[in-house]
Amino acid sequence: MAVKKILTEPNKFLRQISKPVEKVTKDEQKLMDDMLETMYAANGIGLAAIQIGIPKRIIVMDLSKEEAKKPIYFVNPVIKNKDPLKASYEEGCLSVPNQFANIDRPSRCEVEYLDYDGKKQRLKANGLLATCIQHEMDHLNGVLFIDYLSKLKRSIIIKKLSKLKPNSAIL
Ligand code: GNR
Ligand code: NI
Repeated sequence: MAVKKILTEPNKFLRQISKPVEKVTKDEQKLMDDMLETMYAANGIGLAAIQIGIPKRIIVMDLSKEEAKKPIYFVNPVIKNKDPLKASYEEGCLSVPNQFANIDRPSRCEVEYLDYDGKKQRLKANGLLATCIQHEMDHLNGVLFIDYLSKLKRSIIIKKLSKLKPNSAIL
């Protein structure tokens, strides 16, 4: 297992559409192990493969607050049902460091995916889990939470991040 570098906005890789995984092999499992270790090291609750530069439709998540870890692995996730009722959460993103905003999303959703062993699973989510799944699904489609903000708010955030990382704007 290894801790990888997390890409931060602005970076064109984060805007890429990730590709479906054909089969969950040792390579994908190794990637999921690295993603989980990277996520824990960064104190995140979710991570999409593209955040470490790999354009595969893979997400890892762990919302457990206790010492015992409870990782969930999603390969080729598809959202099946979205509740028309919206819920608002203050979101942050490891690829948009130190920036937070309240975002409205469907309060509940169902997701179909393959697990760590390539087995088909279906999960009903609400609360923070539902928000996090949708946030991570967005990463697979090249979307960041700041895309839901006004142009002005988004450009202020991107300007701040570009200052921290002067060369990134041309990547
Ligand atoms: O660690 C994270 N916390 C979080 C909080 C509210 C809504 C979404 C998230 S996901 C984020 C980690 C991350 O950037 N995943 O892509
Ligand atoms: Ni994120």
